[in-house]
Amino acid sequence: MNKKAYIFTGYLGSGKTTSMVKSIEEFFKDKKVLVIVNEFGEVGIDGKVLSAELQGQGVVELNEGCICCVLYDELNKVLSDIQSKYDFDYLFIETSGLSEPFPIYSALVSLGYDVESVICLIDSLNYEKYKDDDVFKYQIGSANIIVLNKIDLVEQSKIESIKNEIFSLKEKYNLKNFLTGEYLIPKYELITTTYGFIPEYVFTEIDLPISRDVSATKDDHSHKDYVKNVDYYPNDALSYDQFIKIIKKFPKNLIRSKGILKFKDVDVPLLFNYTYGNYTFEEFPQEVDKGILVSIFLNELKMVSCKS
Ligand SMILES: Nc1nc2c(ncn2[C@@H]2O[C@H](COP(=O)(O)OP(=O)(O)OP(=O)(O)O)[C@@H](O)[C@H]2O)c(=O)[nH]1
Ligand SMILES: [Mg+2]
Repeated sequence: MNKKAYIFTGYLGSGKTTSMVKSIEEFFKDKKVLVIVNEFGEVGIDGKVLSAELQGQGVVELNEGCICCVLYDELNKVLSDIQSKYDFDYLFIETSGLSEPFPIYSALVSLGYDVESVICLIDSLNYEKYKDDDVFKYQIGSANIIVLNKIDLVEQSKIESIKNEIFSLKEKYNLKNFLTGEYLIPKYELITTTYGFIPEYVFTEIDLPISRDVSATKDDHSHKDYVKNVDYYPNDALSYDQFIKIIKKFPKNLIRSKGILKFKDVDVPLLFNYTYGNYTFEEFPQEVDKGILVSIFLNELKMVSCKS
């Protein structure tokens, strides 16, 4: 039997990690799962979150670039290596928020995986801010499961208008056979949800209808529109209030930041998540040697052309 794979795609901070953890915990608890997580920044936070949340399952990290382009060769190597190194039946891949999923799909197919679904998460609250980004359009175009996430943060009328926009984006950007013009993904589902919850039928009844006759191709898009940065904070160097002051001074072009930090006045390490100005802290269940904060900025030039 071929190994089955799921690809989780979606723009920065849309809820990929949350959704993948929830799906694995809910529906794959007794199955042998391996997770590959890819991050744009040079240090991975998601790998640490996934390892802490999914104890007993393998987690492989690929950081410092996107697996659709810069790390494409590395992805192919890892996909071959894991076959002998890990015992698994299901492979879950979280792409970086700036990756296009189709090259990853084609690499998996050419290595004999059955890709069951390409799942694209969308952040309903911040959708307007990135809907014009080409990467986002291709993420929608390559997915057979589109998950409109974070609907708790927007009005019902907004959800309906985003849905309508997604239907037209999907029609426009749906992958096509260059020769025949036929859609490669003729059927797709649009799910509205919170915290990335995906209903069980997606994993039990849906099989990606896309053609298997694809050749593996690397994407050559550039990431000149984004700048990444890593900050380290010695444990106990900062108090919680001092860090809040730092957040208040984050520049406007900082679109995504996340980290695991240990404050001098808080007993446990905290996982920090910041997306377009909104932020949360959660308890992180493992000790850390030092605090790490990974941030992604929109290039100033891109800001000028950005409508929001
Ligand atoms: N309010 C709300 N917050 C959510 C929801 N889904 C996810 N989040 C929060 O959004 C933040 C980002 O979620 P992640 O799962 O890390 O997003 P991601 O797509 O993996 O982010 P990157 O890997 O950095 O691109 C976290 O703080 C989540 O708890 C939701 O439905 N509602
Ligand atoms: Mg993530």
